[in-house]
Amino acid sequence: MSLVRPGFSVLSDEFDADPYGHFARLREQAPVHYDPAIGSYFLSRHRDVRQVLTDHRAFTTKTLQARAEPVMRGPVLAQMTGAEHTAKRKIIVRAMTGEALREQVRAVRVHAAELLAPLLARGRMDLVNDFGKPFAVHMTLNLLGLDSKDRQRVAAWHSGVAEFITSLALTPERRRHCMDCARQLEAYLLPVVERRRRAPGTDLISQLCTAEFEGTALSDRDIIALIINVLAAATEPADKTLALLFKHLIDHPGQLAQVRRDPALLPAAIAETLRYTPPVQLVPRQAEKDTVIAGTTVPAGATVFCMIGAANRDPGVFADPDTFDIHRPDLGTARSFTAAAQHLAFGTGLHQCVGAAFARAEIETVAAMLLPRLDRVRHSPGFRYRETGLYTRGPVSLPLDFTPLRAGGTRAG
Ligand code: 2IO
Repeated sequence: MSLVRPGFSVLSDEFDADPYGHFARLREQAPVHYDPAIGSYFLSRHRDVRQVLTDHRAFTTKTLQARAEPVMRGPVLAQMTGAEHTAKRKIIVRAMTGEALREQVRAVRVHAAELLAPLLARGRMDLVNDFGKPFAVHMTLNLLGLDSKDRQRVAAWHSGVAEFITSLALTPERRRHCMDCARQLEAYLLPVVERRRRAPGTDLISQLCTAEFEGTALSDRDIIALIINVLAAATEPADKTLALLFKHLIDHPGQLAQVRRDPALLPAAIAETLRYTPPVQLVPRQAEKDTVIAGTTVPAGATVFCMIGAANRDPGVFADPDTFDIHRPDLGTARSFTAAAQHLAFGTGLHQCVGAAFARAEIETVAAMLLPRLDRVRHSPGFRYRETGLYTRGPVSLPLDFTPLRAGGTRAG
């Protein structure tokens, strides 16, 4: 195996083009890689990532003050600790599980069918841009209880917010653009919150507006930050996960045929997609004291990025880690969307993804609809696959050809 080149940076074009091609070398030769271009440490071994994400005393989420708070317009859930974190997490969990989740699943079916109808008739679609992105925004609006007629504006503001939290280096111009988006989103949300305080419904914004913490209602600022938090966290990884799932299945026709024959295999296919190509590649933490990790001292105050894609391909945890295999025994599908997950796509520890059950239900429902409708699905001719993003990562586009479906569901000739 060749060496991690001196001067190697995660900001290089070669890393951006194929991070997976660098992970084995990083794990073996530079498991705690200091990147001077960013002034931060990058961890690539599964056990080190797990250690950082579960040692809440030594590694905190204070990085989010600079990385998220400016565009979130206040503190996000992951920044909170103690009783406040427990109480506010519970409010969000309640809006994304149980009967609330069953309502979301019904909404997924209705909306996916609407969006798909014209695309299915054409016999080709870009799964990312024609379907995944508008679908993800719509389902997040439905979860929050925002009006779907505002989807284009909200989607544009969301892009700016997402760009801010997922950029490792922002130019002053881009930063200004992102901040503009965040302020406009905040101005749009403020009257919504006022209305929902007066006339609450059953949506997540209403839950936040009527909730109390230590006998006091949440402030507008706190509510808006949690809304933008959920908006970004539910939208940004969703289209990526769906597109990556179909990419891997199309590239592994045997496994695609098995999932078609037995849709009960879908959770395993989604879990393996999340392990193999996690849509959220980096999770930042701040070291609170000098800590030795894999023989390297990470100094107090340093920012540490957990490389989820690298940890998920650690051969010490997953056999033959660079192979996509929905049957792998070391995945533990049943646990894959819970706190006991072996892959780290949802993080781990106290701040593990609060939306994991929602994510699973959303992707599983829509994938189960797509599979029987995308007969003979394949990459469109001449398509060259490209992924982008160091923080959140997914296909730029995924043009697919399939047998066109007529209205009413019969296959065209
Ligand atoms: C939104 C990266 C999309 C979260 C973030 C500022 C906080 C937190 C995450 C995920 C996914 C986003 N971090 N969700 O990594 O809420």
